[in-house]
Amino acid sequence: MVQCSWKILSTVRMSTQVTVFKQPCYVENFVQATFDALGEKVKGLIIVVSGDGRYFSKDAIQIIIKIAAANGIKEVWIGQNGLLSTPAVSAIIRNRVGPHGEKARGAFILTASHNPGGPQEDFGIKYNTENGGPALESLTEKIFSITKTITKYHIADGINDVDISKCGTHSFTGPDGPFNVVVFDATEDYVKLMKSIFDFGAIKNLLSRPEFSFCFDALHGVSGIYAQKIFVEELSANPHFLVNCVPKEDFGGGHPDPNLTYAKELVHRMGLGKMVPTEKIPEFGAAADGDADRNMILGNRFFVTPSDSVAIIAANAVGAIPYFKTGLKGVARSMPTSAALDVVAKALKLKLFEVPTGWKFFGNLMDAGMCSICGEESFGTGSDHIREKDGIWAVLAWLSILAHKNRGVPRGGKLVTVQDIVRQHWSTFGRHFYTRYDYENVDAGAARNLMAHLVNLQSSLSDINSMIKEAKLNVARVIRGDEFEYKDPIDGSVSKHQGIRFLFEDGSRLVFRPSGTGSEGATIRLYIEQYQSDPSKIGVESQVALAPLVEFALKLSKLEAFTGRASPTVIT
Ligand code: VG1
Ligand code: CO
Repeated sequence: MVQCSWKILSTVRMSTQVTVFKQPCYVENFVQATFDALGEKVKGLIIVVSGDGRYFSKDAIQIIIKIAAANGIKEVWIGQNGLLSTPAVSAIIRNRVGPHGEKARGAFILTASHNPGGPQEDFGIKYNTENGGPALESLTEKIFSITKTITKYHIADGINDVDISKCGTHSFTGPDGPFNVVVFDATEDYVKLMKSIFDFGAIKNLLSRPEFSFCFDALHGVSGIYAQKIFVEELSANPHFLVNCVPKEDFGGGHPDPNLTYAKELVHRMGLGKMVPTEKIPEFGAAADGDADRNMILGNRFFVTPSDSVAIIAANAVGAIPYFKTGLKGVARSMPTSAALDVVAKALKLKLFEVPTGWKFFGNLMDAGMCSICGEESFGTGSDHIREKDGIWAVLAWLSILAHKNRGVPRGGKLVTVQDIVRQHWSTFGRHFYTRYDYENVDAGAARNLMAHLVNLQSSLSDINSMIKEAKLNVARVIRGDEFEYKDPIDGSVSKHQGIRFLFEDGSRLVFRPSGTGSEGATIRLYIEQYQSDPSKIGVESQVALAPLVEFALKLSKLEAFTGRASPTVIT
């Protein structure tokens, strides 16, 4: 038993700088606290440990193995080289069966998601439970409180470092009897699942068309190994379609975040950068984040907003994706995500759920059989095949829709493009103009004051509307201001203070919320949305259409005065 000088950890979805993780007992504290929180359940359990391969993962894996053995874990399952995407971990918990019919009941996922990696960058650990989804708040709160008072952790010194570069079983004698570490191919379970969901034949057919080309950018994250296996080996795509698909500990020094700011190479190739590409622009482009749960979808010189992406997938799923052929159980979106999905749900007579930001809320709905497809504006899309959002799944969903729409087009004919599909969708359902402004690393006190100011404003809607009139702002009347609150329909738990909303007469919305995941200072997110059903106006450029609302949002919130920021860090 080792004495532990305890440290207060910032959050339980613990994601922070590597230098912090390297402090004595830091990883040990979180891992032991998790086992303590799980209590007696830990004995004889199988757990998965792996992640996006970022710097410090290999050290953390060896530490976790030893603490697991000392706590009575029976077996630790590891993807080769310690790699497993977040969605693959979820799939493994749900579906992988050991030689004696046994299944894993939890996982430590080592990732800081879309944040940069490297000795001076971020690392993270997250615990997922037996449904394959992130631990619910009741457990994470328990873990967090234990991390603050913990004084010791258990570690099995008799266990040598395990070679995780080769597949195979390493057997040890742990304090509670036999203890195994099983290293396996990181892609097999996930590929099997994808093949059971999509029509690989139809996608292969699309990819084999000489007039179709695509580009997938893994941003040096873990999605690269799945892209290689699925797109190239299974679907026979040209290997030239893949860029940055070899995982790197530092993501090549980049920011593995699939958006127009950070996915630079893809953005350039798709004709959306400042320079005109020298090669032919592909028909379809996509990227995923470090741990492969986020995705960005692009067409030739065309960006698909994530809020539109989930709506379009939901609208086309039944015909294009075999997994959904019997219909959808319901759909869900996070509150700040645009209402594009709501319009589809209404047309298809599906139940729609609006939940707080973060994937765990979707998990409860899915476990209860109430939701098939869901998404977030933050480049997260997924379905009830697992309990995490899923980047590669979203790419396969789009490829399926493209294959389906082009099934009648003769080889060599003019293909239905991503842009055609989106424009067609807008003309059927109307368009939700959408943008998000992020103000990162804002002073925490300033952020709190800003939020308090916004809460105060909710009780003076008539003043707000007079201001709109006086300043002759081209926006509708504000009819409601509130803080979003969610009561989970399954377990009845209530989540309060989930974002400050201003709702307008014409359906437009402004939402302000502080980020729950930023690793430095506070991050303020401002979400701006406007609905347009007039077909003659849906083609306008998004930033142009939204300019009056943006101007109003900044004026109303006094954001610059509070934060000292004249412009956002990132616009998505
Ligand atoms: C952000 C996104 C949210 C997402 C979360 C985790 O949270 O806004 O939609 O679920 O990141 O994404 P926040 O609280 O910073 O706004 V990931 O790819 O890090 O699992
Ligand atoms: Co992620």
